[in-house]
Amino acid sequence: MPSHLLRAALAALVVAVATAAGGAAAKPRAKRPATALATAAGAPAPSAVARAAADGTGYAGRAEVRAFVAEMAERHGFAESGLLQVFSQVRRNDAAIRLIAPAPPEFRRSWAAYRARFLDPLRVREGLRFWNEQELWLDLAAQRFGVPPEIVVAIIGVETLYGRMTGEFRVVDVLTTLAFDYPQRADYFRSELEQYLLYSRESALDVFSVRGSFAGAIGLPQFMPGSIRRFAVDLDGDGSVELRSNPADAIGSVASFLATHGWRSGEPVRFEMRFDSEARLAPLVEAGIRPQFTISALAEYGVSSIEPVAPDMPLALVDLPNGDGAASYYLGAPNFFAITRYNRSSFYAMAVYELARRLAVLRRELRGAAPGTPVHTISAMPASDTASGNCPKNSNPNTTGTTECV
Ligand SMILES: [Ca+2]
Repeated sequence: MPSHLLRAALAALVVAVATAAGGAAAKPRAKRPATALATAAGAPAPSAVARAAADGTGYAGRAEVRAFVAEMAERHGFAESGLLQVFSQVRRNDAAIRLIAPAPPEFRRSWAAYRARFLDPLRVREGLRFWNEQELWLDLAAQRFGVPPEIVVAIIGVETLYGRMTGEFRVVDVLTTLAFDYPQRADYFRSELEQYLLYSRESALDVFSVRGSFAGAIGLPQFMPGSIRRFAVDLDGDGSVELRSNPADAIGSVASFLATHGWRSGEPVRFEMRFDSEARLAPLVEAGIRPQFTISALAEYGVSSIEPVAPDMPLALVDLPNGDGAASYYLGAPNFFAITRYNRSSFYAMAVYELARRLAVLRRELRGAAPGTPVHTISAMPASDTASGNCPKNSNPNTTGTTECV
């Protein structure tokens, strides 16, 4: 595990302990008055603005933040004074900068270790419970978006252990910090900060009330603000989209996201494969995980599928390093690629798939394998592997598309 991920894990454990002590893991905080963003006429509190600008310590005093605020005012009609008041109260979060940094190059990743952390007994048990409790919403989402329940259950399990670990970072702090004090991804996080301000205004949320991951991902499915605004849905039809406390909306939003990103209803996720020699796989590894090879094209690289594959199905080679041991290889179908749009990591997508498969098999067994159950399984194959260990707080930014969760 790389040092930054160790730090992420430790930070997550600290957060988890603190959260457990507080006993309010996924519950939104009480709302403060949302005047700063609710209206253009929001009370500007000129003394606070003047103080921040004068002492130059707050974000409101920085030229690039003031330019951003002016842009938000021009583009979206925010009151500059209200936003400056917000930024005068934002606190820089150094932990977010440490946690978002890429893994050092010497780190040897291990699929086996990663897999064990996400297929842990607690997550499997709670996944079965979540599936039972949310069955109606999962079935509705499957009907509406064509995404099987077990995939949605697995994603919410990997992301937040079913809402138990949704993150304790103040979202406005981490987004502002990463937007203005992490140049490597400033454009992305300024865009997400913009989306967050819009989301807060549209949802009448106190901009300081929302907690999330170190990267600003929010709620049971850990959506970034831009993904909330683009892909979240009001599955239970109560008139609001609530991903922090409403499993139905979280379920619908995960399914909506996958459907929008190419999920193909009824198709498999991956295939087990054989290969002649590892050296011949190199061009396929280099080609990446966007599926573009038919099974006959793969034969030219000495690759064949152990399971039947439609001749026109596009495939990608998925390579999963195991530290100093032999890598694991699979053929990724378009649905595997769709899961990687949620989090651009083959480890992540494969863990989601394997957890989903485990849940589907166990659920069928628990129900006595009666005919017709379950309706939307992705695989009839038994999940033979054993898993152990415990996964700390999922630390991936999710839907941000660039950082892998290990
Ligand atoms: Ca709703």
